[in-house]
Amino acid sequence: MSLKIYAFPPSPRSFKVLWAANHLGVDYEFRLVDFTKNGQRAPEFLALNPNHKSPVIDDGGYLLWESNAIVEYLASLAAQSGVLPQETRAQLAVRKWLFWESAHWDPACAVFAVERVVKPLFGLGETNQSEIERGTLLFERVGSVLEGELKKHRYVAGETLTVADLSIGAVMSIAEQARFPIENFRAIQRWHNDLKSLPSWAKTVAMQTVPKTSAAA
Ligand SMILES: N[C@@H](CCC(=O)N[C@@H](CS)C(=O)NCC(=O)O)C(=O)O
Repeated sequence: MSLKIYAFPPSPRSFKVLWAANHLGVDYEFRLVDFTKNGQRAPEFLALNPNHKSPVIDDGGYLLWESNAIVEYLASLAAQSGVLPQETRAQLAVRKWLFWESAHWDPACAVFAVERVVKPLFGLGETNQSEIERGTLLFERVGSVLEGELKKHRYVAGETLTVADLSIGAVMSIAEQARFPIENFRAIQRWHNDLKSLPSWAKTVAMQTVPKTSAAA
């Protein structure tokens, strides 16, 4: 039985997992969790993830949720890719960025995602400018950290692409729509362009379309 990825492709956390699988050449069956129909709250989906959140994978009955955990799992299926070093210290030098992504980067980006992508997509009202101001402060702080690293080397954790790039870079799939404040972050812009040039990026972007039946649930 092949690995199944349950995802809503327009969402950056789903993009992360689909992009990782596409990049690593892991075979999978894609299963749409249709947020436009509240698919994440359907009983069948809640049995996979009681948090009613995507993405989730099911690998022959082995269920896993939390996008960063899934990326690590996919990396373990493609150990030869080198995107996650095996030696403890080298591995933690990369894995720490997954914790950073969850704790700091994702919450900063999510403000712009909610205000400028989710609200228009689901008809949830006007952009809240005070939220954008709060997000801008958060983003400047975490963006400076990322910018500093990307000035030192091509990718987040060194000269080669790792799970840190797959994790942190995924949200850049909505960078134009969400208008992340990256005008002064030249190294982030350069890295974003590098990610966009990957065949796996283009393949995943092609999956990002919102389901046609989008009668808001
Ligand atoms: N920390 C989780 C976050 C997952 C998450 O928040 N997913 C959102 C879409 S980006 C979701 O499924 N929201 C639906 C809901 O909360 O009902 C991860 O990285 O997988």
